[in-house]
Amino acid sequence: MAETTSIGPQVGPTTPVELVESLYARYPAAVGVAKRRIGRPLTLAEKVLIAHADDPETVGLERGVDYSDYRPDRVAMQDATAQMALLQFITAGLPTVAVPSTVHCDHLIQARVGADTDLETAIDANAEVYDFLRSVSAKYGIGFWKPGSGIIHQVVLEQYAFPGAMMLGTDSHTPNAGGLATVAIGVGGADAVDVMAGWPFNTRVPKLIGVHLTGNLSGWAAAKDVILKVAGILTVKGGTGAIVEYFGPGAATISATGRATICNMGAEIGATCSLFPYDEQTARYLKATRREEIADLADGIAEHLRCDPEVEADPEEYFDRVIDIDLDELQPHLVGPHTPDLDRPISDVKQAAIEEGYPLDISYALVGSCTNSSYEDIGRAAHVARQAKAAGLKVKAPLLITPGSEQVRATIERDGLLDDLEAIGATVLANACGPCIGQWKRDDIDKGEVNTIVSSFNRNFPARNDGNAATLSFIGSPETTVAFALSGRLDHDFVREPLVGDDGTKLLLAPPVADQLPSKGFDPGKSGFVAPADDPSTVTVAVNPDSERLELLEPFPAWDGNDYRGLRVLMKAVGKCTTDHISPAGPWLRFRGHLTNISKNLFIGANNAFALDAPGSGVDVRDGSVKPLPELASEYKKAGIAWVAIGDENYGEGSSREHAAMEPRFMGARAIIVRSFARIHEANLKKQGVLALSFKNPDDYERIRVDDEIDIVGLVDLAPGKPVTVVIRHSNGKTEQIETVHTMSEEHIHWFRAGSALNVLRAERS
Ligand code: MIC
Ligand code: SF4
Repeated sequence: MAETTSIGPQVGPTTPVELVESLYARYPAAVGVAKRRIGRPLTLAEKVLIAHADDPETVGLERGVDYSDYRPDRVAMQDATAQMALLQFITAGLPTVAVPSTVHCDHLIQARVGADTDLETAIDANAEVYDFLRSVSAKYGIGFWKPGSGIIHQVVLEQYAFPGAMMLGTDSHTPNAGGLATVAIGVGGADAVDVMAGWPFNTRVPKLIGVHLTGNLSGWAAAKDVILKVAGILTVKGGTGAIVEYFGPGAATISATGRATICNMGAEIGATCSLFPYDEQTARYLKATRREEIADLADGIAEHLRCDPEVEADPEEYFDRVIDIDLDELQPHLVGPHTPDLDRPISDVKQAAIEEGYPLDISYALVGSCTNSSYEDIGRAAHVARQAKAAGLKVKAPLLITPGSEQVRATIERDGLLDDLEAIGATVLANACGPCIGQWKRDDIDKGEVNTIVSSFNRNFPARNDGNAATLSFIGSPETTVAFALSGRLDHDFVREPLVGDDGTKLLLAPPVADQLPSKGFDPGKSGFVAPADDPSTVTVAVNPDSERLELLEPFPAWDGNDYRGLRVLMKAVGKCTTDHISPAGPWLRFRGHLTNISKNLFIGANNAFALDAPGSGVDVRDGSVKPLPELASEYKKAGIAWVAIGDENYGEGSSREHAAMEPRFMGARAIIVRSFARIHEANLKKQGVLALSFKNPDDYERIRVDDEIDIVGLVDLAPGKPVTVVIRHSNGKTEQIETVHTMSEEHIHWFRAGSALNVLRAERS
């Protein structure tokens, strides 16, 4: 079935069995080395990491300390991040990618009317970008998944992920594949480029958080509620720098796709990735998705695809932290608004909504996204819909459904689940991200109008779904979302209170029941895979110099060897400053391949301490005027004024989009100084040659004033683990000296000196 390219690795519509065989052949020896070196039984994450170490004998093993080199099995990119990743890859001048890689067209499809029309409109509107991605893929040996084939993480789960694998994806929800026991890490494009260019993936050895599951999910509690609960415990930064490994008897009760939901949303707690062991659930899913051979091979090394029994017996000995969750006691949850860790059981939502003054009428309900669009998810949602249909009830809030992949869509259509949902008034959208990433053309409210939406998505940052920061977005499971769509009210506890129809009909919904996998097997639908060209020389990649959507990259200048002096403070973010604040998506997704144009959105969502009344604005220190931050940065750049930006806790939370690092770099940032960073964003800044510094004393954040001049000194002596001195020169003549810390390794410092990691790659190639 798998097509091959004339050069480079095999890239087909699914993972070739040979790749799995050769990886599994390495497992016993690699695990043996790790046991000898560490001198104790191992967790699953440790086994997968060592099996992918560039050199198991010498790889650094100290968690949270060493930076180590790994060799992932594959790379996946989605259309909104692939453009920048591939623009960088092209400049490396290589003939083909070094590992199997794929591009998935999912983010650029706008949800407006319904699946077919929206898809056609997207193909037309994004023709230039799709042509670019398709031709680059054809030329460099990359598999291309056409628009409409599904959301990257669902397609990866169905086709490419396999137990014990390691992969990178240019999207923060790549860890979805952890549901199939894959260490799947979300990265910026530049990290993906390294691996596609044949370099190892260099990252800090993750810490390990163990989640011990007991009991059984029952009633309304779903896999989604496990991760909502974990998010409530760990908060949005509690997983930073860690792999979250699930184990215990409760884990065995959760389906492979339910596990994928849990791993997917591990991104919301900042985890490097999350992971479930290989077992019968995994094997069943592999078989249902036509990968029996892989399941058989996995059975052959099953002992290496789960943690050792000693770990399960005494987890505290092996993990940095252990959380216990009894699934028997788990309630359905709803999180939000504005942050995924504000969690409440459904029973508490009513009171909270009244106390907090959230609008009680729900304006929209949305089911789907990469997190929750499996066969089982839609089955549970449809079960709720069927009950309502039988009682003659319809939704009171409009309900939108986005299937995760063409395979899921075709199967739920065949099995009548879509009919069930449509019967209560749902609209089915294209197999894509759509409203999850602001690709939602909503006409029912005005900008600034406060309103409540409920979804089964994973992120609920302000303005995330509809570009309106006043929308309050809540997240629950698909069945919870449908139940809320039916009542149309946030203050309705659907678990305990009956729905009331317009004619007075009362219906107390029964908890949802659904098959985990289709009893008639999956219907693959229309295949969306396009294999790379047999003869790459026949493919030309053209970028029109007048394009407003694509622009070839110019290398960033190398460091000039001098300390930074007299830097201006462009802005000081207060509170949450996610990548959606730094470089919003929605309408801006158009410019993801054009650095100059997308830089016009720099920081437009940020709350700047110096201009709090006008989000996205900053003070021009030359005349005290307040102007939009992209304009200010652009004027500073023209005037040759270099700057820093200051951030609060968990700065850069959220997406893997490296635009959030490239834009500041392009517009004149020399450093970003924060109380703390989110992992992917910090890595992205380092890749692009921006100093990513954290205040050694987080309270020093308070010292920074609007008209300060900042010196960053001692840069010739930049070294791993060595603090960097920052001198704050206030306008009253007072000077303060503070220390900042960084996570740069020798290699990262090399990137800084060269101007970017890509400059280093280019230099090595020439
Ligand atoms: C997201 O969910 O925020 C995105 C859009 O999928 C991003 C990637 C992007 O910004 O293109 C992510 O999660 O990495
Ligand atoms: Fe797409 Fe939303 Fe998933 Fe990101 S979180 S990959 S935007 S569906």
